[in-house]
Amino acid sequence: MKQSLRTLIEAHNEKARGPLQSDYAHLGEQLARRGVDIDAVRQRVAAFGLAIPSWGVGTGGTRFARFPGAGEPRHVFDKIQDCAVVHQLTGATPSVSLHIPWDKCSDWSELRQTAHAQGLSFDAINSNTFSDQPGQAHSYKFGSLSHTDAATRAQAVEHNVECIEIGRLLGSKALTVWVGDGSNFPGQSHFRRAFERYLDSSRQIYAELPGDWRMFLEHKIAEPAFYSTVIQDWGSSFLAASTLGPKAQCLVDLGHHAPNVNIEMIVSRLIGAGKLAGFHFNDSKYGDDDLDAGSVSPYRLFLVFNELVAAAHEQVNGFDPAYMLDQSHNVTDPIESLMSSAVQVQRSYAQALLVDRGALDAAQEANDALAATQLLQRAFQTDVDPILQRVRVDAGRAVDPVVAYRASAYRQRMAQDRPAILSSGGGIV
Ligand code: LRH
Ligand code: MN
Repeated sequence: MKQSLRTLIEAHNEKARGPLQSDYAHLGEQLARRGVDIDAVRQRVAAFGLAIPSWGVGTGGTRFARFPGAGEPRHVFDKIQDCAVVHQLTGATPSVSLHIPWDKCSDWSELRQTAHAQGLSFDAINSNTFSDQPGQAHSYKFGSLSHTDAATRAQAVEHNVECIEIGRLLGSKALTVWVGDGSNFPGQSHFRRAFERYLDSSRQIYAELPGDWRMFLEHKIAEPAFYSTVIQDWGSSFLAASTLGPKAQCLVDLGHHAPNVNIEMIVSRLIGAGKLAGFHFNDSKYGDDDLDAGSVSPYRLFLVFNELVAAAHEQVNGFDPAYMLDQSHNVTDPIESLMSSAVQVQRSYAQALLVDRGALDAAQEANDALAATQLLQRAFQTDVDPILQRVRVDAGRAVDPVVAYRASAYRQRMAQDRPAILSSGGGIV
């Protein structure tokens, strides 16, 4: 960590040390009366980490427009530098998830060393067969892994195999495959044949996975296809992952479901089947809005973590989910949004750790619906900030990451170092 940021954090935390101590002690007493050991919760939260999406440190956009901010990252090394600031101030995001070819670079070992020097490792690597690259032989306009044309499918398979190779050089242990394949008109696509072609292509990718790797299949209800999507829901994803084999699992992006779908129940199904790959955390109100995690429906995020904590508590077999953010920051400083989102995810985890599992089991067995739901609400309504702040301070991170970040004037410095990027029309990145 740069000395300047370390000094700034120490001065920033010094002011808060006294109040934090009494807040922590007070919460500790309250939790002790509820049979909860606050230090045990703190240690679990301290061990919890998230991956940052490399595509999340640049300003995001929509199909209508993207309004780049000051000091935008120009390439993957700038992105790693920005990701490091998020981790240095929160301590909650020790890894980065790259997207190929958006993060292509000429020297992967240099990138690996640069990231490690900043305390960062690499989580799942994401392939991209949902957009065409300059000079690409076959277009993905009508799909990729499920395309009717064998040469286009082969090209998409080859790209995924290349992503595995890049991931191996960076120390990743998983490939995330999200395809936009689908149709816009009834009759345009033969659903069963498209799914079979997707499976056939995915088998070829699966065969190239190193022994200790996993393949994360990401389902999505719609966009860019607006009538049908080949991997449209958790059922299609589960079917595909079960067909492919034990290394294939289902990744849940919270924004990829129809409004009001009970995502926490989908999570429990995938946990029960040993097929939960992990998450792309974000929030949404309408579609795949990619808003900051917990910014619209924090109780929904809490209920997802309630299922995760219950699974860990019950030591469910094969339970080892990967935790990542996947957001588009269109109107905020991406670094501020990533920090506050990481803290919001930590918050949901900490609150879920406060649920009295024994009392909940008893209430469920007794069909005492009110007692059961009140046990969850009580945990959700507990202000766990003293625990989250204490975890950060103990790790030399900022008691209030956004306040410390603004005091660091990092964005202003990047605005000087990095030439401004003019608005280039629409698009998420
Ligand atoms: C698709 C998605 C997928 C990424 C992309 C950036 O909507 O969630 O995870 O590849 O966003
Ligand atoms: Mn996603």
